[in-house]
Amino acid sequence: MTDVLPDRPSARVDRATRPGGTAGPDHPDAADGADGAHPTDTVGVDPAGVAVGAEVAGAVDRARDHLLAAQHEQGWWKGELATNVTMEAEDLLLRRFLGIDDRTLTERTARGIRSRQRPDGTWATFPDGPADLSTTVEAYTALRLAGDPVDAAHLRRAREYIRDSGGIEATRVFTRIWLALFGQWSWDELPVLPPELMLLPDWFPLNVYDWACWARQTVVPLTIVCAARPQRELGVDVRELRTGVPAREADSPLSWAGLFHGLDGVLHRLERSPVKPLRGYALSRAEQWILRRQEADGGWGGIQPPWVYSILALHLRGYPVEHPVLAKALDGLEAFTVREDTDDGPVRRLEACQSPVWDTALAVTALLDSGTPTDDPALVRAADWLLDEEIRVGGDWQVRRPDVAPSGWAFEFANDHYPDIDDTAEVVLGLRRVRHPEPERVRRTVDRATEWVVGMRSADGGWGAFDADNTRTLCEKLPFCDFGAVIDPPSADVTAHVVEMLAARGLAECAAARRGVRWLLDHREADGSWFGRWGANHLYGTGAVVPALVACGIPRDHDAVRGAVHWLTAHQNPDGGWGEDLRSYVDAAWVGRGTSTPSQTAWALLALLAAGEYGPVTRRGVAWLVRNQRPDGGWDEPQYTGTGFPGDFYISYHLYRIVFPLTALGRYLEVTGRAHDG
Ligand code: R03
Repeated sequence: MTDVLPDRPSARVDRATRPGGTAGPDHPDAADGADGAHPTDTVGVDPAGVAVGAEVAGAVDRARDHLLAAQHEQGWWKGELATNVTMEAEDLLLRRFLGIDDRTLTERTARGIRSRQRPDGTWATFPDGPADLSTTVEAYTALRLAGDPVDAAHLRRAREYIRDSGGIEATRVFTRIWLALFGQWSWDELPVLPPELMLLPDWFPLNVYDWACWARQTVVPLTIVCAARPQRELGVDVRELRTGVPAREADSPLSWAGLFHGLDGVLHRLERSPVKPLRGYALSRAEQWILRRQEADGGWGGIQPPWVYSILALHLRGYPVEHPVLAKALDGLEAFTVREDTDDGPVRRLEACQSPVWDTALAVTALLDSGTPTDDPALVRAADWLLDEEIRVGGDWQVRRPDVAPSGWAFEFANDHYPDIDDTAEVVLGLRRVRHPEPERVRRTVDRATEWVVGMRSADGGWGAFDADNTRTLCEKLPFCDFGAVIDPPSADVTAHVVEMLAARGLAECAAARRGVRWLLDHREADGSWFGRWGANHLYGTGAVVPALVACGIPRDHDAVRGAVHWLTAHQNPDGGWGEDLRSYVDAAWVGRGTSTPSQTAWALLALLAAGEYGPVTRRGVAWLVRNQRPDGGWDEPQYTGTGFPGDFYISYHLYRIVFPLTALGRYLEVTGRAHDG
């Protein structure tokens, strides 16, 4: 993999192609490369009468101050990562299961769940989204556990919706596992997840390394839980939520789903057999696998599902809650707790995951793109923190790439076993531009990380988020897998971030970057946009890909760039902004459509600016951001614009509403406003 290093400058990257401006390729001779011509006719008045040019600089200054004020003294940024009430519902169920629930905590948590119920009695996975059956069943169960009476109006409305929608029978597997833990559902009516899975070699189909890391970290503890088939007291009964009608039609025995359904029947019979020769060994292997992966903060994978299921699994293996491993795990969960004082009293929420590395990388880029001096103390502090966060130990990713040297960043504070490619690319993009007192240290670090990223590319030339070649689709066919993605194949957004990073490092011509560009061109949607795997949706994909292609020297008059500009222009809202509803993941009628939001408007602008578009479309987008900025320099964004799993799980990254608008306005100012000032 060393063939792509050391850096060499790319002839194609110039200041005009990368409106961040101050960042040339990482090569001393190229740092002040050929200056692109500045567009001149750029300051205009939008149809709503906002004088854009005169106001952008002020908006940028206010936004920059707002972002700087949000930095933690240790140098990082972290916005809340908001998701849905299954986090809180499952937390109450976990505590009841372990016998460690407490009245005050339960009431504060229940208050938050109640506050997010809609007038029709349902809960959704994002604001104003469609009712979600599994979420509503979990929320209902948690509120019953918290003491809400079964005949209360809000629970009656929820129950009517649940029963009309197929009842518990029609919920996802995870929801039914939670109910089975309390005897509210039968273990016999859940797919079997045998711990013997642990014994499959890493070349055999369905072995744990074929699963995406988040699914692997979840499935291993669940094999222990499902083999133990525990049943504890809930204290209430929610079996009124069952309809008695089986949910799913039988699959054809000739399909994978039908085949696996048949296999599941065989496994169920085996589960009942008293002879399971490998069971004891498999369970102990699963236990050891989990123990080896506990992180410094007591958690697993930095995300809620493996964290919670690992606690359950170890507990069922005989660890009492006072055992140091479990005590640390439970304490660590406290750091994922958000407390908010509301008019109804204190509310307790749980984050599914925390995003300090991601937020810090994006904040550094936003500050640099908005003209903050590269040696500003805030940036140096951020760089110091990022340098300390580099992960130089091995992890599960080595199973597929044993010869690549470790160097990368995870998304979270503590997740050393799972650095990811997306974070590493974004950190390198920001870090390399900071004027740090130890430039050689920065240089060595970004070199190492670049090499890791290049080594992590998949065989098809793209990049997944956490693993290379995590593309076997067989796992998806298991009856267990009815929620979220279970593999981690290359995506356009991650591939774009990597390609942009390689270009910024002067590697636009290296084989990996060229393959990446080809991958991106090959994965363009028919309408000229790109799909957004980790952000909503085609606006996120397109906002990532166009800057990457242009940075790699794809000419701005190339079909792919023109097609994207055309798509963005066609999807601009009459108010000048852009928005894309999360329903676009399940209903193509919503692709590119939705109420304008700050982060999505910014993504559209990143693509347009990279494409060299400074005309009315861009100016009206800029005017939208300026007009909708709050006096304190921030923006409101009630909509969720982050994606956990298309169709199933969505995220509101609370800093997106500031980092992306600041980056977009900063880049706009760099290519237009400052040209006028001079
Ligand atoms: C923005 C890009 C950076 N990036 C990583 C983003 C991480 C996003 C948070 C991940 O949180 C998770 C929540 C989850 N839930 N359920 C699962 C899960 C995984 C991650 C889950 C789903 C199916 C299986 C196992 C776990 Br099987 C709530 C690239």
